[in-house]
Amino acid sequence: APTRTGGPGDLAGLRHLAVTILDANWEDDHTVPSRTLYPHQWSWDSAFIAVGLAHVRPERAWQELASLFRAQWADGRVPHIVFNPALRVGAYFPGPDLWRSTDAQGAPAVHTSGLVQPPVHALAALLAYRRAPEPVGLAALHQLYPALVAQQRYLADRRDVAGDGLVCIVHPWESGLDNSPAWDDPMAAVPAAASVMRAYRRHDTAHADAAHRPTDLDYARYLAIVAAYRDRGYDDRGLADRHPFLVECPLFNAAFGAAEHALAEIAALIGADPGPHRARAAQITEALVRRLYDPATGTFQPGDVRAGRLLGARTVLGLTPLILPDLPTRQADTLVVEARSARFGVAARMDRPLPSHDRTAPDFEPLRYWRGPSWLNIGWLVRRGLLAHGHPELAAGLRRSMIGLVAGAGCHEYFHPDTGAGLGSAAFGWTAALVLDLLA
Ligand code: 9YW
Repeated sequence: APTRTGGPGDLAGLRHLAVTILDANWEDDHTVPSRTLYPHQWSWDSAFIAVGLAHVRPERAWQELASLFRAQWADGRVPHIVFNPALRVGAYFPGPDLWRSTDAQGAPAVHTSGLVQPPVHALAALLAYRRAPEPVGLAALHQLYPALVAQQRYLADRRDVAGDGLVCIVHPWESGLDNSPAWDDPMAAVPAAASVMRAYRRHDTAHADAAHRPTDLDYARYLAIVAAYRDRGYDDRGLADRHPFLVECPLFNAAFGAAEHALAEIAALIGADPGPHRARAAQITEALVRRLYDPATGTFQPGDVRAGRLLGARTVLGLTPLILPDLPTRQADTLVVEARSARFGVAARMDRPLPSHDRTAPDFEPLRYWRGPSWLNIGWLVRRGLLAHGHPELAAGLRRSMIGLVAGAGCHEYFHPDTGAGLGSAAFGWTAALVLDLLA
């Protein structure tokens, strides 16, 4: 697949490149994030990808979401990976043999993981509808609405482990930012040894530079947490007493709240009652501010439920509550200060891309995945937040920076936060999709 365009000014070339990648990654009824690294369907990838598809292949945008929700469990959870049964078991690690989802109660016939990812799907469905209402948009919203409501109900009823109105993630993979420094402290408390990984064959390091990826010790802990959850049939009852990783993530909860805002609009479009969604959205924003806002730093910090405290790393996760339109001005203002600081460098004219971690922190790693590199999905969310809170110049600066990254390096999975060099997969689904949205 082509990976470059004719340069920064070649917007038609950029669009063409993005569409080529989305077409190449299309597989029957969904888009793979990457043909090499991630050959199955991923939950939040599908949401971002649907936003981009709505611009160019609207019928596929709806197929993308519909295929994901066909794998929804009876309890409402939307699995973070839906495995393609046509691929051999070893095509991705950890594969179906490790998750054993079909042994669990209420799981679908198709193999999936038992975890979830940030619920950005209602927002994606709303944006896809706005972009492509005809000919099937309204019918698609009608169909998706009950599934989106069930997704939220699962999170509210089963994952509010602390009983404070926020959702707990039970694995770093659920955050979508797998090896973010945000999770270092709670991960250090998970018993595991790197040597465990000798019994497995990691697949990611065959396709990407090991120095960019999570370490073997990270993976040993990831597997230990999966085993703890899986061996209880992915049952959420009693998590507080026994589960080794329980964290309230600012991004996950911001997405949870944004989903209720989007559902209110979807409900109004299809003739359902938006009132309960608005009420829940307000409750989530209130809980997020009460529980995860740190007045000392002026940003949102993840909460470690097991340790009963806020976590200290200042990662880009802290900025994402900006996507909530009802975030109070006081918090929105301090988040903008944080975004503009030397940590993240958001500006009307950005000299470097938005990093995934505080660039002034000693553990900032420009090459290692979610510990420094720049990712388009996060920039896209933060840009939406800046627009929602009245900062069009900063939003425009961030947009230009993101388009510049892709124009310079292609639709990579992530980018070097200083040089903008492309890293990871060179033909990555959500990067292609979101750049189409940014260019529209
Ligand atoms: C992995 C597919 C997924 C994303 C996650 C990202 C990565 C899987 O890829 O996780 O094997 O590392 O962290 O956010 O959904 O693109």
